[in-house]
Amino acid sequence: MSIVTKSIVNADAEARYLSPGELDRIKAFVTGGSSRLRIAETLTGARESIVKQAGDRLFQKRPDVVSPGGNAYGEDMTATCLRDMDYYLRLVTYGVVAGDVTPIQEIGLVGAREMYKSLGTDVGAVAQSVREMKEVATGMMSADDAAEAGSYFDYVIGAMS
Ligand SMILES: CCC1=C(C)/C(=C/C2=NC(=C\c3[nH]c(/C=C4\NC(=O)[C@H](C)[C@H]4CC)c(C)c3CCC(=O)O)/C(CCC(=O)O)=C2C)NC1=O
Repeated sequence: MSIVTKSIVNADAEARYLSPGELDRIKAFVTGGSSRLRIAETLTGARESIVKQAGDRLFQKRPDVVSPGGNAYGEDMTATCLRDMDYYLRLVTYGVVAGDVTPIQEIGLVGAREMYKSLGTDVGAVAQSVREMKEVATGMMSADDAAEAGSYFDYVIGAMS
């Protein structure tokens, strides 16, 4: 739920007007809107190159992952690994637009550790892939935008570490 919807639900539950504090938080959300949209556009437009470059960096640092016996060994498994990276990049864009990590949490992180464990995927290596995407993606942005975008990548990394 966005901060706007959440505030309205809370206020209406008590049949009251939005409080000054709620209006302040909504104001901050609205004021930050154009930068959040700019960040989401950058990430969306560069998604292929972000995933490709970050994947190359991951496999350089963790060659075991794509070597025989590795979880992402072979063309199909490597493609599935890159697909997961693209999933997390997409979820980061949702978080950025919403100004809220809840969509990232609900779509991509609930049960993720257990799922990767059952697949024999090293969740630490998945976290590393998100770290590489953060590096590549934030390198395309101004310092302010990079800080804002970075916090959503960090949220994913933190949930997997
Ligand atoms: C949008 C929410 C969402 C997520 C997050 C998601 C993840 C996800 N990744 C999977 C597999 C996988 N995920 C990976 C990923 C990797 N292996 C590694 O060693 C690397 C560290 C890493 C890439 C960075 C691999 C290789 C598989 C296939 C494993 C297998 O089939 O044995 C699977 C099992 C089913 C399938 O193959 O599609 C799921 C459900 N699915 C979703 O719907």
